Amino acid sequence: MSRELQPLGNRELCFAIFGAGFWSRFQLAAWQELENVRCVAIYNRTRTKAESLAQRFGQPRVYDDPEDLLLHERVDFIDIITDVDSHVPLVLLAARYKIPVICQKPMAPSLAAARKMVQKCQRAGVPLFIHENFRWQTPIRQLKRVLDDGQIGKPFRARIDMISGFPVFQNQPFLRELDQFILTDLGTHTLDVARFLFGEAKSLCCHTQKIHKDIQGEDVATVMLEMGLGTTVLVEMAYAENHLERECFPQTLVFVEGDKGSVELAPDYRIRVTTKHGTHARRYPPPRYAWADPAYDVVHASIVPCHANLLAALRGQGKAETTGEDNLRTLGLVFAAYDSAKASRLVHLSDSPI
Ligand code: 89V
Repeated sequence: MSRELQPLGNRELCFAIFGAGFWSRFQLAAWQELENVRCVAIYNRTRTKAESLAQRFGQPRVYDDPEDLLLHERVDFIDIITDVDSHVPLVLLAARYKIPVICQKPMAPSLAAARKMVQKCQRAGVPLFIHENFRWQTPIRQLKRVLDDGQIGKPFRARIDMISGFPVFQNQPFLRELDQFILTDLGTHTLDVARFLFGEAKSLCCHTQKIHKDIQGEDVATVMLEMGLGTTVLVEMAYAENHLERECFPQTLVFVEGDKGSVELAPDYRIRVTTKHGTHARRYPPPRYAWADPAYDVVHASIVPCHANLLAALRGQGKAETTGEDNLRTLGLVFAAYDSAKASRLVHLSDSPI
């Protein structure tokens, strides 16, 4: 067993971005909201894409070979924002070079691959964090405060929805090609929100559908979870690109029933708490950043506190919420949902993620 790397402390931290696709420009802009941290190099398979990203962001050096970058640059950590299939080799490369690494969700294309990433990083003593940002959305943090305050008592049932008619494939065309689509792309987020709000699940069952004719994977999924603390949680997601009266992409909506009241996260970031004292409603909108695409506002804004949490952990100033090990549990739900949908059965979840 090798020793853990030491925390990086307060000094300026230099990092490299691996991947220069659609999401990288927002993730990089969000890093610039934080102090004392600087991107010094960008790797992308297609060099011209790395060059155009570098031009927008103060000219970090560019590479089309990730190992070449690590041989020539002194970086304190790596932020991987590539497609899922490259996550395993890139994370293992970081572990080999003993460089702390943040990896985009979904962590890996299978649970076995994700376990391998976690184990290799643990053995190398290298921190592995997953960039899982939905739980950092302003209204979702507020909803969690309401639950923790005990205002609605013990939650016995909840619904978490992200049902959207948004043309998601326009900006992220590769999503069309995924054999496993909505549960890996969006389920990683919504099932992580379920864990964040209600703890670990004991069992689940899932049904999936494909509404688009011209995509590989499923674009609609419905998951019912039985949580260890006794809450039944229904998670509904859809990218059917149909017409909806209440389209509010990319807002996640939540409704929780407790034994003393209820709380709703409604469209437009409105939180409504109903108890015997009546209903109180207030908006909790995300901060607006000039670089964020207004069509993705609440999601883009949540990248900043997610980065801040991971950065503090790298500095040794707090615990990361979404470590690789933690995220194995979220990914465990995603793949258990596929198993359940395939076999039309209830799946029991094991207590240990590794
Ligand atoms: O945040 C994401 O993972 C995006 C989206 C919200 C569009 O699904 O791919």
